[in-house]
Amino acid sequence: MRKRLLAALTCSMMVLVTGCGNDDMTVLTPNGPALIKDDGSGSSNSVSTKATQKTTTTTKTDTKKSSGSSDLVHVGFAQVGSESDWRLAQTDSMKSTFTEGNGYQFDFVDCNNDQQKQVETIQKFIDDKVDYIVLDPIVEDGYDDVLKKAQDAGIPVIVVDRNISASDSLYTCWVGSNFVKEGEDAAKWLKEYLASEGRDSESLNIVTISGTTGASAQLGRSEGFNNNMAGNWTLLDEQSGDFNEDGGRAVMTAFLAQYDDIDVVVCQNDNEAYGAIDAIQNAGKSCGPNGDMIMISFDATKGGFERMVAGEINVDVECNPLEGPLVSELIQKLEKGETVDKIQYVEEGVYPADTAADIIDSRAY
Ligand code: GYE
Repeated sequence: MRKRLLAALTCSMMVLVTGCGNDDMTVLTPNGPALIKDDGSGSSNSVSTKATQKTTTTTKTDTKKSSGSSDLVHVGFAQVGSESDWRLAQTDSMKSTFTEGNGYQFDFVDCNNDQQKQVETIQKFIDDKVDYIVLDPIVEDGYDDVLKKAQDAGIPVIVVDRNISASDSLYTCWVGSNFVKEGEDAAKWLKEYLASEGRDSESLNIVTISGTTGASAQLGRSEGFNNNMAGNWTLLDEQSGDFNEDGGRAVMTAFLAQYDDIDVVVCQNDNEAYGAIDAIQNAGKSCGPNGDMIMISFDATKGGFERMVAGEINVDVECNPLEGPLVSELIQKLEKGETVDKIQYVEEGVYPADTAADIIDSRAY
């Protein structure tokens, strides 16, 4: 019964996402399906789910629940929290995918940005004998022990969005964004923008409001941007706004009190940018294409686009939260014993403010 449901679901979702018979992995993007790429390092990153399937099959037998829900695939999702618009869009994508109608029993836990709670949540999923654990790790480190326990219990773990430092032998696969590339893209855009404005020889002072410290989204965006700064740029300061609006406001207020010569503000997500814009305006200053400061943001949510149309953000580097259908597709492949790529990146773009008005209505999140 469970197998039949999944077979039907697999085909209908493949049609929705890629069309049946297409071997490329795709995901819904804000503007339609786009190719998912692996990390390019070849087949060593593919996991033969023959082995995984062996484990999964054992797990299914072992974990059959007496509650009568055994027809459904039981998925536990340990979500980071609800700190941003991006996060809410990702939660919506997961919740609207992992429905009973689609053949799932879905346990969703908001871990409130508390890693201890997230580790306990994974342990609870193991105790509950779920079929799959989906983990969006708050920070990179500290999951090794609990992932080993999941492995010992024969429960496949799919890591989404942010990365972890644990050995990749401890999880089945990872799907998410290339955060280093996002940071590089921001630096590249700034260089090109300055050149187009005839400002490329100007000395620039930059402040960065970073995301949650130790989260791969923070580490990657900082690395990608900081390693690609031009010789005449100075990073005055970098402080965490914890990926939320209040954090962005507080950090920007402190920066404005400390530095009177800021040229560029890099906010590592849109919600931090909203808070930072508030702080800048409250200080009687402005940001955006015609403002006193250049404002760079990440995520490219609808709210970010609105701020670009309003002239407050210069560029928004996209990060795609619509991961539910892809994670479901992976689970269905694993259920059927098919091979999934170990590492997959979702495709993302860069949106300068002058493109925002034309694109905003097509944004899905
Ligand atoms: O950029 C931010 C969220 O992990 C990519 O987390 C995600 C980041 C996203 O809070 O808005």
